[in-house]
Amino acid sequence: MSYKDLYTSDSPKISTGGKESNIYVLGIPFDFTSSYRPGSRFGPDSVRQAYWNIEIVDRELNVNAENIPIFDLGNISPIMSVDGMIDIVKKVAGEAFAQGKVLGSIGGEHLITLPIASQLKDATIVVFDAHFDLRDELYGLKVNHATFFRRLLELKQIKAVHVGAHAYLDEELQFARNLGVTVISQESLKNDRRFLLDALPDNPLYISVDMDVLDPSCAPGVGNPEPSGLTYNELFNALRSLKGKKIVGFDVNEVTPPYDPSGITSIAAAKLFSILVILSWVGING
Ligand SMILES: [Mn+2]
Repeated sequence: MSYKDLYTSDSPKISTGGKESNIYVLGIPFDFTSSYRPGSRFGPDSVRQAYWNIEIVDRELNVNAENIPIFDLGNISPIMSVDGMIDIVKKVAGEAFAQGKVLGSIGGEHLITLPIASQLKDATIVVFDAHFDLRDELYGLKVNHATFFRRLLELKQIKAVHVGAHAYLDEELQFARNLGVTVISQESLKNDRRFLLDALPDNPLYISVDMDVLDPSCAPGVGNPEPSGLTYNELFNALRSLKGKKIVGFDVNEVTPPYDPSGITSIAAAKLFSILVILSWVGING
């Protein structure tokens, strides 16, 4: 033990364990295809800073995330192209999954989910988002944060459940139905917190949360806010109902600090991240 070990830290990394931990954390500071309000590249470190400073014990699940070993890999290196980000994240996520790690990622825009989820086999992806992200293209770009879910489904290698969409085109809903996506409205969650659990198939879950699924009064700092979304407890309770399910990975995305002057969106994302860490831990350890 040296003074360096005693008095310096890796902050803002949020490791509570070493490389042997079952849960890895990855920051993906990427927002190149943002269509409205850019800045989610600042999300990973902002969410980490909040994670350090809020209480991450969940009284409903009765688990303290501080006691769960997680290993923070840091952020992917700055990259100046969509293809480059997709290539790098595929490799890092693929390696983590091959090692049997649960990978918890912090975006970045929602496009980060495409390279991660493309590395999954025999899993169901559960997406929380005010939007479907099922457009075929946006502003001439085929691969961007409004098309990521369509590009993922076109791979035809993963079952999908979508929760909370209320800002979408008719053709997006039709496309979701045609491809067999289970679509769960936010009204269903408001009325019954177990609705989601009952709708899920049996295989392991990958959970992706676009922070814009929350109402902008709860989460104003996102790239594409859509009024009339979920409250904190509607979202958190739906997730808490998944306690005991096996989770192979998760991500929290679209936190956009330049539009989040009070920091409340990063704080909500950190709380959400802690719930997902707890659920992953319970899924591994029972
Ligand atoms: Mn969205």
